[in-house]
Amino acid sequence: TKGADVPEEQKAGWTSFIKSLAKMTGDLSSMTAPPFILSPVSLTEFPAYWCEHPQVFAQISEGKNEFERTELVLKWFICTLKGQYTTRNEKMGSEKKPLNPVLGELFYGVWPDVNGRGETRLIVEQVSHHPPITAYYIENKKAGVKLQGHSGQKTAFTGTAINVKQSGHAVLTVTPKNGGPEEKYLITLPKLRIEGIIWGSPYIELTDSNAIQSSTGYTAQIDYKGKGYFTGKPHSYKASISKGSKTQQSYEGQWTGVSYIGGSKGPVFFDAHLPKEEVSVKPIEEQGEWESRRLWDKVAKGIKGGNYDLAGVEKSRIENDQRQRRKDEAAASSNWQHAHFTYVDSDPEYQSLAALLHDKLTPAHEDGYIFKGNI
Ligand code: CLR
Repeated sequence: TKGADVPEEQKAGWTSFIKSLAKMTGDLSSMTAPPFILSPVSLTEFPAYWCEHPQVFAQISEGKNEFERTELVLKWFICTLKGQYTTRNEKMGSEKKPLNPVLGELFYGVWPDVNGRGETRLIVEQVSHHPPITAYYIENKKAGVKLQGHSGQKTAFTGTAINVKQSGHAVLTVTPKNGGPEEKYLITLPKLRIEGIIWGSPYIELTDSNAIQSSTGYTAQIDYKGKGYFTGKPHSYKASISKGSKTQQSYEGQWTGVSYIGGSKGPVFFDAHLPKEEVSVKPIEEQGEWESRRLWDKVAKGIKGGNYDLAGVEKSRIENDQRQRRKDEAAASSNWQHAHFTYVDSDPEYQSLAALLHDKLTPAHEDGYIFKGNI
C-alpha cells in the first residue's frame, strides 16, 4: 500500500511532500521533505562516485590504440554507475534527499597510490546555488588521466515518479602511455527516474541514452532500460562503440551487475561486483570552514542521531548566513569569486567534441567551469 515504507509518525508528512512535488518547478532543493528521507551527505560529495574504481580510471591511458582506449573509457564510465545511482539505497535503505550545497562549498579528497597506479585527487566546488551547480576536477597525474565537469539537475514530477534531467557534461583528457597525442572524451549525462516515491522507498532507474564522444572520432552510445525491456532485469543497458556509420563493438548487461561484450553469451566486459574504494578525506578538525563535512557537521549529526530539531536549527543558521552574504555582496556590488573554477559561457572543448556527435544527442553549445589548475 501507499507509504508502506514510511515510518508511521511521518506518513502525513510524506503525503504532503508528494502533494508538494506536483507544484515543483524544476528545483527539488527548495523542497521540505520529512526527516526519514533526509541524507546527511551534501551533493558536493557526489563527484567522488566518478573515481571509486581508481585503477579502472588509471588504466585508460594504457590502451594500445584509439579503439581500445575508447573501450576503456566506456568500461570506466559503466563502472561508476552502480556507485552514482545505488549507493544511498545500499547504505541508507533508499534514495534520500542530499544536503543542498551552499555557494562556495568545497570538497577535497584523494585515492592513494596503490601498486604504482598513481595518486588520484578530487577537487569539488559548488559554483552556483540557484540553480544548484557543482563543478569538479579529478586527476591522476602519473597515469595521465583527468576529468573536468559540472553537474546540475532539472526535475519534474509525473504523479508517480520524479524525472531528472541532468545538465552539464564532463570532459576526460587522456595522455596515452604509448606516446600518442592527447585525446579528449566528451561525456554527456544520462536521465534518471526516481521510482518508488508512492511507497516511500525511492530508488533510481536510468533512462534514455548518453554518449561518450572521443576526439579520435570514436563514439560510444549507452542506452538504458529498466525491468522488462532488454532482459526483464532492472538497471540494464546496451552500448555500442562506432566510428562514422560503422559499429565496431556492442555491449550489454546490467550496470549493477555483469555486462558482456557482444551478446549476453559473450565474454565479460565488466562485473560491477568489483569492490569500490571510497575517497579519503581529511578529518573534520583539519578541514577549512567551507569544506563540506565541516560546514554541515552539526546538521549531519542531527540527521544521523535523529535530532531533527538540531539539524533544522543548524541548517537555518547556514542558510541565514548565506542570505546575509548575498545581501552584503549586492550592497558592495561585488560577486562571489570561485576558488578553483572559471566560468565560460561556451566551453570550447565541449563545442568541438559535440560537433562530432552526429546524432544530436546534445546541443552544440554548453557553458562550462574550467579548472584553474591550482591543485
Ligand atoms: C548528482 C550527480 C551525480 C549523480 C546523481 C545521483 C543521484 C541524484 C543526484 C545526481 C542529484 C540529486 C538527486 C539524486 C537522487 C535524488 C536527488 C536527483 C544526479 C533529489 C534531489 C532528491 C529527491 C528526493 C526524493 C528522494 C524523494 O553524479
